Amino acid sequence: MAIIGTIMAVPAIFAFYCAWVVAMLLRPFFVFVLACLLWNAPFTMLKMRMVADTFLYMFLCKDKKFKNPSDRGAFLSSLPSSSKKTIVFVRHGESCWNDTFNAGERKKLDFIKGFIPGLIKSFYYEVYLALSGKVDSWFYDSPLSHYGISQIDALARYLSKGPSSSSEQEVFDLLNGSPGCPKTSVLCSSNLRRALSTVCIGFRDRLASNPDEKIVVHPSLQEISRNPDTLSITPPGQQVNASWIEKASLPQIQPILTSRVDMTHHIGNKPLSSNGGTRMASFCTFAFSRPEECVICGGHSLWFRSFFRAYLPEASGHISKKKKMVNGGTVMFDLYKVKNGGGWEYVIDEKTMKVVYGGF
Ligand SMILES: *[C@@H]1O[C@H](CO)[C@@H](O)[C@H](O)[C@H]1NC(C)=O
Ligand SMILES: CC(=O)N[C@H]1CO[C@H](CO)[C@@H](O)[C@@H]1O
Repeated sequence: MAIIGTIMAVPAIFAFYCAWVVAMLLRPFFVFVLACLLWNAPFTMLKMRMVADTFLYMFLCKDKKFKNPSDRGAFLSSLPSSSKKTIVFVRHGESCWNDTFNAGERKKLDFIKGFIPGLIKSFYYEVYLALSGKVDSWFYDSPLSHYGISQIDALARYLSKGPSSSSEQEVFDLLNGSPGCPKTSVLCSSNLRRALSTVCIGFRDRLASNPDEKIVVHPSLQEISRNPDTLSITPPGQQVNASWIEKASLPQIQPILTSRVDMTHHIGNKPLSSNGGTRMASFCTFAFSRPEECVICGGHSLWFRSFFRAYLPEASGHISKKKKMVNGGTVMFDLYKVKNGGGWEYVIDEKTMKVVYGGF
C-alpha cells in the first residue's frame, strides 16, 4: 500500500516542482514588464486611457446613427446661381489594422491561413510598443502599413509623371499646385495618421516645390466608425509623430509632419456626442470658409461613401454610393452651396464627378 501511495504522490510532487521552476523562470519576465511599465509611467497611463477609450467608443459611440439631409434633387435647378468649390477626395493607403483584419487584395484562402499569425504579429508589435514607451499603436489610429506606403508612392509617381493627354493638364496642374494653374487649392487631411501621411507622401513633389504651403488638418474628416483604428492618438494642437514603420522606412516624413502641417483646427479625438452627419456638415462649412477654389482632402472610405450618399441627389445611381474608393483612389467633383430660406444646403453635381486615379 505504501508503495502505491508513493507512486501516486510522484506526479503531484513533479507537477509542483515544474510549476515552481516555471514561476521562477517567469518572475524576471514579470518584473521586467512591470519595470518597463513603471519606467514609462506617463505613457502607460496614456495607453490605459486608449484601451478604455476603445471600449467606451465600441459600446457608446453613435457615429453611424444620423439621418441624411433631404433629397438633394430638389436643389438642382438652383445650381447655376450658386457658389461652388471643387473638392478632391484622396483615400489613404492600406493601414496596419486592415493588414490584420481585412482580406484586401489577398485571396480569401491566403487571408484565412495568415489570419492567426497576423493577429499574433500585431499583438507582438502592440506589446513591444507598449513596453518601449512609444506613443504609437498598431490598432489605435492605425498607421499606414508598408503596403499602404507603396500604394501612395504609386499615386505620387502618377501625379509627377503628368497627364497623358492635354485635356487632363488642368487637373494635374491643380493637384500639383503648378505655378500656372488658374485655380487655387489647399491640401487638407483628417486628423488620423494614415490620412495625413497619405497627403504628405502623395503630394510630396507639390510640397517640395511650394515650400510655404501647409497641410490643414480638419477633425470633421475623421472616419465614421466605432473601431479603435478610427480614434485619434494625437492630443489637441500637437504635431503628429511618424509611426514606427515610417520612422524606419520613411524618416523624411517627420520634418513634414512637424513643420508643414497646420494643427490649429485639431481639437482632439472626435467627441462621443459627435456623429458622421454632423462632421460631414461641418466639413461643408469648412470647405466654403476657405479662400481657395479647390479643397483637396486626405480621408477615409466610409466617410467618403457616406458623403456621396448624403450630398448626391437621391435619384443618382452613381457607383460612389455603393462602392468604397480604393486605397490611393482620387476623385474630384463640384460641391455647391445653395441658399434655402434662411439657411444653406450643400449639393454635389453628379455631372462633375471624375476619377483622377484608382477609383472605386
Ligand atoms: C512625439 O514625440 C515626442 C518625442 O518623443 C513626444 O514628446 C511627443 O509627446 C509626441 N507627440 C505625440 C503627439 O505623440
Ligand atoms: C483603417 C482602415 O483602413 N480601415 C478600413 C479597412 O477596410 C474596411 C473594409 O474595407 C474599411 O471599412 C475600413 O475603413
